[in-house]
Amino acid sequence: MPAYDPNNIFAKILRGELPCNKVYEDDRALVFLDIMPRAPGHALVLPKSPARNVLDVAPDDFAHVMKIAQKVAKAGMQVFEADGVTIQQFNESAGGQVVFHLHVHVIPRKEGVMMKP
Ligand code: DGP
Repeated sequence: MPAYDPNNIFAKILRGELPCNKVYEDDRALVFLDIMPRAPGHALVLPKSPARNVLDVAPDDFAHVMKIAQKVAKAGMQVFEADGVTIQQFNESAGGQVVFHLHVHVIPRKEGVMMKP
């Protein structure tokens, strides 16, 4: 697996070099809205540690990301009056990953409404 690239777009957002629509932040995680939302409220949960994906993240950091993803999922259900929530996470290009800083998608869903591709 390639090494972590500190110039990936999410690393730049984490360093404050690029803007984002921030939803939540603590000392170990950042949450912001996806620039290409597949449904209203589509958020991304990132560890602040330089992890490429689930294959190299420290287990504690991944556990924290999932803890925050659960909170974001519950908040998204309320704020967007959703009927369900999809949580997705991609690893390496063969696994569908495009941006190589670990992130978890949290996507509020309405009954009978398809997600955008
Ligand atoms: P993936 O690595 O396959 O999980 O897809 C990356 C996701 O990141 C995709 O849903 C679009 C989103 N994205 C890409 N560039 C930016 C950006 O600059 N800002 C934000 N907020 N989201 C981005």
